[in-house]
Amino acid sequence: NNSENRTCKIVLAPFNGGQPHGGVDLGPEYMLKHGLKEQIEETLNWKTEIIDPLKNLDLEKLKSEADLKEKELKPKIKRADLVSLANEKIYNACKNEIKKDEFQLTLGGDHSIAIGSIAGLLSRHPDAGIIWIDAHADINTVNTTESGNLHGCPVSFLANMDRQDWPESFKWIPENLLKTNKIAYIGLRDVDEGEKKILKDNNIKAFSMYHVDRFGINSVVEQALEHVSQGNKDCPIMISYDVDAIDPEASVKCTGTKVDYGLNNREALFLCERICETGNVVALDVVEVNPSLGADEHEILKTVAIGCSIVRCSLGETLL
Ligand code: 4U7
Ligand code: MN
Ligand code: MN
Ligand code: MN
Repeated sequence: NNSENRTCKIVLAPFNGGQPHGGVDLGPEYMLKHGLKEQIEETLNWKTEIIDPLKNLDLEKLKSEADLKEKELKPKIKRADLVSLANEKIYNACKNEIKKDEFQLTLGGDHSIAIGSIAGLLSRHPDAGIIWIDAHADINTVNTTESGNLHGCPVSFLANMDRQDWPESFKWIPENLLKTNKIAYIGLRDVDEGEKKILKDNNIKAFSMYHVDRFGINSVVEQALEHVSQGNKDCPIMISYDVDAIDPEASVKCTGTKVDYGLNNREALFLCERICETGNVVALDVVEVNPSLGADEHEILKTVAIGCSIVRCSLGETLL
């Protein structure tokens, strides 16, 4: 393949504080145990280096402290300071420890970690287009979120929405990061009313499962790429891949917010193959793999395996 022995920096983001379930922090460990690093090196011929920005944080202790405090205070958004702290670490690692020609692979963790990974990526590639693959739009603001779970809000922070109402701790996020015409969604099927209004008001490009059925996955990915690239054939592209985009019956049962009628396994991987084929992919998040939610070993293996396949296909693995 044509990676010419480039380096893939693997950023570990074993963070679960953006949502209620334990276990999503085990995502990176399980994907690495499945052989992900070796697959990238040996099958795909990349060099890899691991970055571990959260290693000095006692995340479980910080989480119990936050939860204890919030038991009385009942804030609208949950564990805001902790989510901010973890993301600031991820942001700084992505910003300072990854070079422009290196690939940024971030393994979550819940999807709140995309605040840090995408902010970091945009510090190197300010004009990058973001393809957000998910059953959900993750664009609730601090004002529209009903659950208070910050994994449902990362896009609003990146796009600077309702900044005046952010907790003080989030103010490290740069103001002019993500323009709403530089993101496109694929796979949506569980979008909150408040989010639908935000998508509409900001004219954000969003392909739901309806559009996948109507036009086919090939046309959808082409339209998404064209939209975020804005006519620049060399536009850097980042994929933020929430595995809950994929149908639970097809492969992804081990994830915190399962939604039926999602992408099939081939559609799920074709997206990565096609986006990689542009030669412009600079970064990928794989998030919301939660091995603790598996009923048995087989369910866990299927979810972890497709997580690893998403990575390989995005780095250039092809069928022939
Ligand atoms: B994920 C939700 F209300 N929209 O805000 C919310 F439906 O990263 C779900 O895509 C968010 O898994 C899901 O809590 C976040 C809910
Ligand atoms: Mn989701
Ligand atoms: Mn998500
Ligand atoms: Mn989810």
